[in-house]
Amino acid sequence: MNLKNFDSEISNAIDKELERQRTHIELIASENFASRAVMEAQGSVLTNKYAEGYSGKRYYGGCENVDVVETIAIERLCQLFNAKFANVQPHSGASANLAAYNAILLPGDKILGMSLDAGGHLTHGYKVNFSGKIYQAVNYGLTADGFIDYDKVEEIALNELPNVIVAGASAYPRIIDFKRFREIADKVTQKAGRQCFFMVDMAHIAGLVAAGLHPNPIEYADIVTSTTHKTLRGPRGGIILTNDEALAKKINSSVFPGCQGGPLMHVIAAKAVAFKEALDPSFKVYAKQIVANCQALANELKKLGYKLVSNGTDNHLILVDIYGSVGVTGKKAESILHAVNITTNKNAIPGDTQKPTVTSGLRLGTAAMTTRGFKEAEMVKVANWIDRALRNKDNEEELAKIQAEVVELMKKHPYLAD
Ligand code: DSN
Repeated sequence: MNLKNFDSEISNAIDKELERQRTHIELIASENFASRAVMEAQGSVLTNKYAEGYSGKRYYGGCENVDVVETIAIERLCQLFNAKFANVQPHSGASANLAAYNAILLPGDKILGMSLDAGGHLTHGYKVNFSGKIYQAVNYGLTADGFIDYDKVEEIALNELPNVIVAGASAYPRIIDFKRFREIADKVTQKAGRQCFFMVDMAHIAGLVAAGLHPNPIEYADIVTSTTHKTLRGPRGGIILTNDEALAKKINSSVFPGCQGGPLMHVIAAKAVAFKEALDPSFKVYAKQIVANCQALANELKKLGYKLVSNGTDNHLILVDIYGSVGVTGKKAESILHAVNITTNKNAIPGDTQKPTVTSGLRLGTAAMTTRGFKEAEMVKVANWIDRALRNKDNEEELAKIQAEVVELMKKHPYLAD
């Protein structure tokens, strides 16, 4: 029995979600719209298969077809990022980071990562996350003008002598200098008399790296982790890369049996499809447009008087000091924009005086709407809608007008149209 006939509650929620995705402008910087081919693979019969282990060395019979899938996924991924070894089994970015740490650290070892309010991620050593509980976590932040403070990173690293330095972020709009991080890790190794690893979590920027629009961390890092569903535009999932054969073996054992059981073979198939898409020359055109769109959004918001952390962007996202610009908190701005069919997320900004559940900032990303065909002209419209909505937050008539204009534009940018 098909879903609609068997389970109308779930089926209706899915239908409504498709309608929401079709009629809203999606500016959450970590989201994107996967292709029909990616979703077909993800929704396939591969979900039925247990395949603990790796291609050719499984703990179950009948793995001949999923072996083909996983081998192709690994080959494509290595080609995409010019890496020697890859693991495509992590269920998510957080799982990838857990497995990566588990491969190189012992409980109680020290992680140096970017602090959450500077744009880092929970799994880079935040106190309520496993990474801040199992390991000792110290963190680094930004300069007053919003860039990573590399001198301070070095000072902290040489004082704290971490076992791993983590670069990568969830809300950092600028190019990351991986070479500088590598040099700092090497200095720690020398001073500590034991290895300080350098790990990069490129989850947000993976699509830009694949397209050559951001320096590739694999040239400098011992381990690179990522998700596959943000700028890379694949299914929801994680990956781990390395150029070091000994480390690759440790990573494989850490993912399975260390941290996970059976791999999600349907998701690995969808990852393989997404990697094929990203290897196509058209992906470079797409990624370039993401960055051009982000510049257009940033410039128009600045013209309208908005303050951006670091005063701009090099990548797919901007972080707006919305409270400092129009006196509306991140939480309130998220909810006003939701009312006009613009989806965003509140985000802490460096030195934020608001609670993490309220925030002074709003994070905006352009990867998803670039997939839907938005170009610079549409991003200028988006900036003006954001401004109009926030300035007319108590004017229901004006908010309804903006919402109608958004819906009208979205009709020209269909998703999964048959
Ligand atoms: N939740 C992701 C983001 O929004 O950046 C990070 O895991």
